[in-house]
Amino acid sequence: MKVFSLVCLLAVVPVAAGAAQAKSKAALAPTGAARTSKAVRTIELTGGDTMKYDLASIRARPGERLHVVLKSIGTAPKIVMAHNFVLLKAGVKPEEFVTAAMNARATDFIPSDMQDKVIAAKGLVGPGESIDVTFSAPAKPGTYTYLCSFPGHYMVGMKGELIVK
Ligand SMILES: [Cu+2]
Repeated sequence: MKVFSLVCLLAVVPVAAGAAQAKSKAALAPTGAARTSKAVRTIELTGGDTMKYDLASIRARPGERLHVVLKSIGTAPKIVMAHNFVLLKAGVKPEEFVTAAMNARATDFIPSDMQDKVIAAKGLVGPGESIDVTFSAPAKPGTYTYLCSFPGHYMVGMKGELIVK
C-alpha cells in the first residue's frame, strides 16, 4: 500500500508541475504576440496647395504595421485641388499609374483595373479633410514610391519614398 501511494505521488507531481508551466507560458504568449503583430505606428502626412507632401520619405521595418493619416492643409476648392495617398508595389512605374489615373475621377483617381499594383491607396481629401489607411509595409526591403494621383500632382513632385529596411 505504501509503495502504491509513492508511485502515485511520483506520477502526479511531474504532471502537475508540467501543467502549471504550460499554463504560465500560455498566459504570456498572447501579450508577446500582440506586441509584435498588432502594434501600429501612425504617420501623419499633409498635402496642400503647393502640391507636395510634407514628408518626402518614410522609414519602416519589413512588415511593420503603418497607419498613414493624410490631411489637406490647402484652401483651393476640392474639384481643382485634392490629394490622395497611393503606395505602389515594387516594379510598378509611377508614370504609368498616374497616366491611367487621369481618367479615373470616379474612383478618386485610383484606377479600378490597377488595384493589384498598389499596396495601399486612399483618397481624396479637400481643404481641412483627412483620410487614413492602415497596411503592412512590404516584407522585402527596398524603396517603394508613394504618390498623389490627382492629375498633374505627381509630375510637380507630390511623391515620396517608403524605405523598408
Ligand atoms: Cu495631390
